[in-house]
Amino acid sequence: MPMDPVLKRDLQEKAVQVRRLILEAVHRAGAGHIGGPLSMVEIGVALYFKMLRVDPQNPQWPDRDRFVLSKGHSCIALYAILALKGYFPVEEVFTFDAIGSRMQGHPDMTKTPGIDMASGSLGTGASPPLGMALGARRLGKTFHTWVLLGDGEIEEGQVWEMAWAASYYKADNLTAIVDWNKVQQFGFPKDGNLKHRINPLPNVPEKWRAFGWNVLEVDGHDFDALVPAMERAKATKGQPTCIVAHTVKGKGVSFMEGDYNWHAKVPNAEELAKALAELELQRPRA
Ligand SMILES: Cc1ncc(C[n+]2csc(CCOP(=O)(O)OP(=O)(O)O)c2C)c(N)n1
Repeated sequence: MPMDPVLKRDLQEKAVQVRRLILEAVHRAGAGHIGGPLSMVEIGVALYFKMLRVDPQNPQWPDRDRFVLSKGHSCIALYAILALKGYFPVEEVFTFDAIGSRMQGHPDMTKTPGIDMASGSLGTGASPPLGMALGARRLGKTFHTWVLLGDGEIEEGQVWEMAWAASYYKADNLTAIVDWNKVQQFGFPKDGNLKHRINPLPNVPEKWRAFGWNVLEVDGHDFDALVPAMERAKATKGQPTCIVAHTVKGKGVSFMEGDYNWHAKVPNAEELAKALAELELQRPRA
């Protein structure tokens, strides 16, 4: 069934707002990641504005759905989403990375309302959500746990220890999402003989399938594909689901898309203005 057009328009509008906040916050901070946050926007917006059962007025509600941003370096996207959801004032997003701010460069569950797990050392954010899911089962709770991983991140071995354990325990109340933008921190070996070169990780869906997961492959920027996949993931019984989301690093800003140089580069005033002008054109029409 096609998605309610009002909801879809709202999600698309939220995606533009989140991208604006990411760009402005990183510009003002003079630091931060940008390509990875921009690539996860639709995934995060679909989760927080359609899927998750959460209460911004009561961030510690024991029965809330859990979300772990394992690719913690992308947290400026999550802060923007949490602010728009009402966890804290939108203005606070602009304190990103400042000393004493609740908006630290990597998520801190002891500081920021709405953060369920501290993360940022890539790979280590994969196992705690499995613990949350198994804990829910043991306590008889019905909440669902989601974890978002980067494609570079899943080269870390701990991710696959979690993947195997989750399918062994048939953790169907856990969904992993891979933000498969196919770009990590640096360029590729084919680009030349420079110091840092990384081969993109191949066969991502096949890997999760081999570890016993139900796998759904979608366009990670298309709400019409993402939301039904998330609903199917929640409804799948007897095994955990991995949504492999094809995404574009730097999505939404033409001169950032697919360019590893924008992994963690700060836009100057001119670049910011150009990027914001591009985003204006992406607002959904009434
Ligand atoms: C254990 C660990 N090693 C290295 C880093 C530094 N680092 C931060 S982001 C990144 C690249 C991540 O690439 P990917 O997972 O594909 O994320 P995305 O493209 O979504 O930014 C690296 C190497 C880290 N945070 N943790």
